[in-house]
Amino acid sequence: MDKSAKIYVAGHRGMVGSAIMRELALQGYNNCVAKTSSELDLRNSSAVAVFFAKEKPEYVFIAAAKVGGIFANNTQRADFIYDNLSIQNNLIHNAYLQGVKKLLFLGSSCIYPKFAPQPLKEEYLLTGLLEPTNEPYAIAKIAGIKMCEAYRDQYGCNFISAMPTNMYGPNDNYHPDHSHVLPALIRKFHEAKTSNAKTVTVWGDGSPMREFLYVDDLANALFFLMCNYNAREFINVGYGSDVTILNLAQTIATTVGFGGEIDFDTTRPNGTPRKLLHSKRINTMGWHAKTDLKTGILLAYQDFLSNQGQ
Ligand code: GFB
Repeated sequence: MDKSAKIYVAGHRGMVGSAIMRELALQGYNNCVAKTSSELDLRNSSAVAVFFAKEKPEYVFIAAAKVGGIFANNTQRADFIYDNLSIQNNLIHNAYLQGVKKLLFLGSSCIYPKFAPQPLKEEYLLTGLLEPTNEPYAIAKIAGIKMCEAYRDQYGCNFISAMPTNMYGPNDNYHPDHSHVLPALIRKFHEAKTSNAKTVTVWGDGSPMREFLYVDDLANALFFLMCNYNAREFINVGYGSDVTILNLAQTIATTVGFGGEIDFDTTRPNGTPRKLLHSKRINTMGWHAKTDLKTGILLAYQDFLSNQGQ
């Protein structure tokens, strides 16, 4: 990617998008175009067409999406499928119309079948039923993968797709109900500590396992793929190991300094029992995650305190 290339990061203010902007600046790429969602509603196809015709970006990172944890996915099912299909359809189609050199689409590990063998290999896609709580979101993301493949097949577009595992880090969403588990527990343990609460309630039974990748590591992987990966198949981007939700809660409690009890609300869904990615393909290309979970949780907590926790 030429240092003077014009790069569009869709969703540049979100956790992943802002990490991509930091990575591009670190790598010496400063010719970036970005629009907030109030400046450009990516669900509005004519507005997106006008934007692409005017800006003519050469490279596009699609980090814009409607995202959320298990509760948000399960209670806003129509919004998750409508918003994500609209956003990605408009970005992918206009990238084709304007002759974008390369586009990177971001999916999620929830695209894999609920009970697929672990670790999850890319070829397991569409080999079984999805996890019901996030099926609308997963179907939208699978459609995005297939759309990038189809535009490559029919129009020769160099559109690639990356499948990250569960992400966390600076600029995360710490909403008590709509966030993912890691930021939600940072907030819960912090609020319990500062209010001297005796217990913190964790959803589910603590048995599910999750893999967590620090968002700056993901951004480095996406830059690496934009520079080095040009294949039709989508590619997993994981950390390489996972923990139980119980382990995660105990680690966050220690980091935050909460000494009380942890209890479990089993009326809340566990969701997928496990979704550890098989990341051998990107590892073989020479990319590996750097930030271990304990270090990452401390950095995320510091971000929470400087941005939201006070
Ligand atoms: O992170 P999370 O909401 O989403 O939940 P998924 C992971 C696990 O943590 C589930 C448990 O078993 C939750 O029940 N959990 C425990 C909690 N306490 C909490 C809490 O306070 N908040 C939350 N949110 N969870 C998402 C998909 O699945 O993974 C998205 O819904 C996306 O679409 C994302 O794919 C990467 O990991 O289960």
